Amino acid sequence: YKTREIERRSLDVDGLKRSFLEWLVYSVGKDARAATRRDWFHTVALSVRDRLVDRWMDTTRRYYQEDAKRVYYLSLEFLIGRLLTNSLSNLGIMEECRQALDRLGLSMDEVIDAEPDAALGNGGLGRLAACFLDSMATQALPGYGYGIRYEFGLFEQRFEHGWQVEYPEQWLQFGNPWEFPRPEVLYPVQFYGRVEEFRDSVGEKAYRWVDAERVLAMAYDTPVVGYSGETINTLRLWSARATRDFNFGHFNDGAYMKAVEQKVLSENLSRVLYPNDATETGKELRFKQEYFFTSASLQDILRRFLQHHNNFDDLPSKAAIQLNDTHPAIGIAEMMRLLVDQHAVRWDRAWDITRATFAYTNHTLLPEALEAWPVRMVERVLPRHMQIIYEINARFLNRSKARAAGDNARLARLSLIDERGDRRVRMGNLAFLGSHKVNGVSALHTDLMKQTVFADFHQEFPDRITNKTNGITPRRWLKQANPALSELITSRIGDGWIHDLGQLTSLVEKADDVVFREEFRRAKRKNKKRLAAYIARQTGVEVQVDSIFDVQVKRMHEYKRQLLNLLHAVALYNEMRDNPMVSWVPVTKIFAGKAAPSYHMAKLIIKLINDVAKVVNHDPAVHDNLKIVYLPNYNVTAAEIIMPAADLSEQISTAGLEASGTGNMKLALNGALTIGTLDGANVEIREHVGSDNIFIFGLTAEEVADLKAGGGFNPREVIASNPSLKRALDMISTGVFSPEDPNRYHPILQALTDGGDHFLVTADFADYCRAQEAAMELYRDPEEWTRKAILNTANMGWFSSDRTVNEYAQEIWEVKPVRAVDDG
Ligand code: 26Q
Repeated sequence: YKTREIERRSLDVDGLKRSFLEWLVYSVGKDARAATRRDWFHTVALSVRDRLVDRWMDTTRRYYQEDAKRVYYLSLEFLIGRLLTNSLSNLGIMEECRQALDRLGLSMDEVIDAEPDAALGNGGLGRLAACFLDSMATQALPGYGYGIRYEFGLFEQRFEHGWQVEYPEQWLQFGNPWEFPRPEVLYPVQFYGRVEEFRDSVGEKAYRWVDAERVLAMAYDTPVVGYSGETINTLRLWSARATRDFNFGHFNDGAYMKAVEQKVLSENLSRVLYPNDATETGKELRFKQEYFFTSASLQDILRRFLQHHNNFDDLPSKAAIQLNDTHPAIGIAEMMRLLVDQHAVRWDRAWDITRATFAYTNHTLLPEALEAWPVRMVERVLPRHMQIIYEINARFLNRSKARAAGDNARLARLSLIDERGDRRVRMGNLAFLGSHKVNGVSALHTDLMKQTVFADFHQEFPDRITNKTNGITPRRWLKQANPALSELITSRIGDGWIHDLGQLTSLVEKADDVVFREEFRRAKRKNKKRLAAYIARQTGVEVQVDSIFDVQVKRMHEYKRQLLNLLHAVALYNEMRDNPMVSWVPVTKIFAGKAAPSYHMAKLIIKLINDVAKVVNHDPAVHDNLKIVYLPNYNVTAAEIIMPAADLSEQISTAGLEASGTGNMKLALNGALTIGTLDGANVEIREHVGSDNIFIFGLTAEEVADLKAGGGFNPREVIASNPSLKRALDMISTGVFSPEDPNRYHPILQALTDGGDHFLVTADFADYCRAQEAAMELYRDPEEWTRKAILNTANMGWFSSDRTVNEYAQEIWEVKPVRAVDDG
C-alpha cells in the first residue's frame, strides 16, 4: 500500500517507469508486448494524472478554506488541444518522462502523437478561453472554466479533389484519460412548458415554470495545470443525460421504445459543436445548448456560494461570471430567475446582484454574427426567461425614455427586442445591460464597439466599456511548441520569461549580436525542416527549407482575405514565368484553416487555392521558386508545428473586421515578421515591435468606413488600371486553373466585381503587392531579416495572456491570487 502511494507521486525517472508498467497492466489491461501506441499514451497520461491529483485537491481546498472570490469563465468553446506535453512541461518532468519511456524502449514523440486533439472550439474565441485557463492557473487565480463536453468536436477536414469534406471528430472514441466523471454532480435543466402566476406568502405576484421537459447536466472535470504545478484549477464540462423519470407514462401502453427514443434525443444536447465561427444559424438546438450549459453552471456556482453564505448580497464579492461572447448571455435572465423565482429575492436587489456579478466580452462586430434569437422561439423554449427579458427591457426603456427625449429611433436601438421583421431578442444588448463591465479584445475593436454596435449603450453607460487586448500563453506557444528557440532564449536570459514574458525585452540587444543571430536562424531552420516534413507527409509536396515560409493559418472567411493572398500568388507566378532570368527569392505559401460547412463561398476559395497550387507546383517554368500548399485539418496540434516555422505572418483582414486575432501574436512571438493591415491587435503589435519591423499595408479602418459611407469605390476601375490584377483574375475566370470546369470560379469573380467587392480585395491589392515585394527584398539579406525577427520575439512579451488575465482580474473580476505558501 505504502509503495503504491509513493509510485503515484514520484517525479523521477525510476518512479515514472514503475508507474507506467503498473498502469499498463492493471488499468489499460495489456502487457508490454501487446501494447499499442495508444495504450502507451493512456498509460502515460494516467500516470501523469496521478501526479496532479494531490495538488489539484490542495488547490480546491485552499480556495474553499479561504472562501476566495472565484471567477467563472463561461464559454461554449474550449479549444485546448493535446494535454500530455502541457502537463509534463508544466510539472517540469518532460525529460524524466522521456527517459523513463526510453528505458522501456519507447519513443516519447510517438506516445505524444497518439493523443487526439481536443477540438472543442472553432477558432480564436475557443483558443482564447484555453489560454486564459492556463494563465489563471499559472497565476494562482481561482478560475473555473465552464462549458460543454461535446461528444464530437470541430469536424475533421479532408480534401477530396481539392474540395473540403467534413468528417466527424470522434475524440472520445478511445476514452479520455484526463477527465474525471462526476456522476453525483447533476443538475436538472428545463425546456418548454408554460408559466403560472400565483400569489406568494405575502400576497405578491409570483411565477412558476410548469409542465417543462427535463434534462440532466452531468459534470466532467479536467485538471488545468498551471506552470510549476503549484496551482491546478478545474475545467468543468457538462454532458446531457436523460432523467430517469423521463417518460414513465409510456410504459403503460408498452411504448418502451418511445421512452428510449426520448432519452436518446435529450442526450443530443451535448452531442456536437456547431461549426459556425461567425454566422448565427438560428437553430433551436444551438440555443438549447447555450441554455443547458449556462443553467447548469449557474446552479453549480450558487450551490458553491451557498456552502459559505446565506445572503445573496455577498454574491458579487465571491463570484465573478465572465461571458465569453453572447453565447451564455441567457445566463443574465437565468440568474434573475434563480434569484427571484427560486430564492425569493426582490427584483431590484436581484438585478443589482446580477449586474455586479456578470461581465461580457464581445468578439465580433460583424452584423451577421450578432446573436438575435426569434422571440417566438425563446418564448416556446424558455417561456419564463422571455417574461424576464421583457421585464428587464420595460424597466430599462422606462428609465431611458426621459433621457431619449422623444428620440424613438434611439429607444428602438436600445431595446432588447429588435422589432423589425420577425421580432428577435438581441443577446448583445441583454449581455451589455446585465453586466457591470463590457470589453472588446483589442484597442481598435473596443473603439469601434463604442462608435458602432454599442454607440447608444456607450452613451447611456460611459464607464462600462473597457478594453482587454487578447494574449496567448507562452507556455504552449513558445516553450512547448518551440523547444529550439526556447532553449536558445533560456541559455541567454534564463527561464524567467516562461511566467514573465516581458523579460524577453532583454533580447533586444541580442539582435545586434552576430552569434545570436546565427543561432536564432538555426532554430528557425530546424522548425522549418520539421514543418517541411509535415507538409510532405500531409500533402506530398516537397518544399524548399530556404524559401520564405509565408503563412496564413486561420478559419477560412471572406473578411480574412485568403483570396488577396492567393491573387498575389498568381501575380507572382506570372512574374516568375515572365522573367525566368531574375534570381527570385523562393516563396512557399502555406495555407491552413477550415470553412464552415454551409459557407459555400469559403469552400469555393479553398478549392481555388488547391487548384492554383496544382498548376503552380507542377510548372517547371518557376523552377520550384514558388510552391503553394493547403494543409488539411488545421487544429491546435498542427498550429504547434506551423507557428514556430513561419517567416512571414499573413494578417490581412479588411481593416475594422478582425476583432483582435491571436494567431498574429503566436507567429510574431515565434519570430515571424507580420505582413498586415492596421486591424485588430496588429495595431498594437506594430506599436510594440516597431514600425520598421512589420510590413503594414492597405486601407485603415477609418478609410474603409469613409469609402463605404461615400459609396465611391468601383472595383472594375481598380481592376482595369492594374494589369497584374487583371491578368490574375482573367486566368481564374477563363479556367486556367480549372480547365475541366472553366466557370467554376465565377461566383468569386462576381463577388469581386458586380458584388461590389465587399471586403476590398481589389482596393488593397496594389499596396499588398508592394508590401510583399518589400518582404521578399528584405529576405535577401538574412542578417537584416533575422535582426527584425529577433526584435519581434523580444518585443512580444506584452501579448502574454498572463498580462491579459491580470487586467481582467484587477479591473473586472476583482479576484486575487491564492498561493500555496502564504508568506505575506
Ligand atoms: C454563434 C451562434 C450560432 C452558432 C455559432 C456561433 C459562433 C461560434 C463561434 C459565433 C462566433 C464564434 C467564434 C468567434 C471567434 O472566434 N471570434 C474571434 O475571437 C478571437 C478571440 O477574441 C479574436 O481574436 C478574433 O478576431 C475573432 O474573430
